[in-house]
Amino acid sequence: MSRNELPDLREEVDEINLQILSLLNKRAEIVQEIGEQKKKGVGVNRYDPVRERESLDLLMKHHEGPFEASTIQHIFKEIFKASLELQEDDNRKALLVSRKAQPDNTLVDVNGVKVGDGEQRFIMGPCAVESYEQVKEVALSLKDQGLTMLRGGAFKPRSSPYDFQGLGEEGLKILKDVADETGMSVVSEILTPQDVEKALDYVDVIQIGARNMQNFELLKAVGRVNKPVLLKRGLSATIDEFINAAEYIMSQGNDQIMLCERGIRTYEKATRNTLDISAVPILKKETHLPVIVDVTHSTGRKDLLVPTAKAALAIGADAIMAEVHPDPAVALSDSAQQMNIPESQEFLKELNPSLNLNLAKSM
Ligand code: PRE
Repeated sequence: MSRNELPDLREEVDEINLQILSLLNKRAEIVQEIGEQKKKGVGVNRYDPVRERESLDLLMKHHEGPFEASTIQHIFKEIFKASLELQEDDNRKALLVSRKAQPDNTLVDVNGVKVGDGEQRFIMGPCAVESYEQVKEVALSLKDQGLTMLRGGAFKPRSSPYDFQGLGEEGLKILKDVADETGMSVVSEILTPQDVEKALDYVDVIQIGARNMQNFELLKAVGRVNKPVLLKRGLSATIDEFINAAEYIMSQGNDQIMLCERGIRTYEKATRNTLDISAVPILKKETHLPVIVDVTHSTGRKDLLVPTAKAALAIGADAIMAEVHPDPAVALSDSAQQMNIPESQEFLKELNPSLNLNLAKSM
């Protein structure tokens, strides 16, 4: 049989393929070890272009063809890229929040309501706490609709220092009083590590706002307390940065974390932010934490609240967050995007027919 016969040549290629495969995997194992070493070194970057350049130079010194030099460089660049991804994957596997570390969903217990158990829920209330009467009116209506989680901002981080900054502790007291009277749970934002202890007396869920997603001292402080945390994605945060922010909290011992996609900043101006809807299944796949979508802040448009909430629930969100105000026109913040009470009732009816069915049954 001549060496040039096709089956023989293919057999030889198969043989070489197996050798390449074995060498690639051997290389990958060494790269994983390098990744482990790098993890131990403070300030050592996984990506090392200088090292990659040295490797390419060495290869080019020995390269004789028939492949073009650029082709070889391209192939090896792909190998470096895959190696980096392998090191990153190993790093992600080690995260406490990762699905690899814990395959089962974490259920976040908000006074007996288990967010993440597969039931779809709603967290609603005014953007900012303005008065007892305002919060009470909204809470009563939401309670009537079967909701148990009331949101409201007492500390308001605003773009302008001259805008209403919230009622502070007085606002937390109002939320607590209304929650006690209506049997609801309070979700409210805390801005500084010093306020975390104080907040424990008033809130059932500590919210970390988008602007504080990488306030690492605040993340560590809420990680040390025994209270559920609702962590919002930063304005320009990648999913990876968002997951690492949650890791900061969990690394301190608190595993009761809900992740909230609230839109990211892009060049698009039709909505206030761009709702990254694909973040929902990605976060659910990568982590074991419940995922919430804030339709008010992501869209900034009342006409988009129902469709985006439907999309969020369809794609796997555990809960929807939205804002309601008795008289949005006079609201001290976000007046254009908050629903009034009849609108919020319509919103819930559209999204949650089973809720209405249950209410009808119980009447
Ligand atoms: C490796 C991978 C990524 C780096 O950018 C540089 C090189 C490689 O695959 O050769 C390995 C590695 O992490 C390293 O040598 O530092």
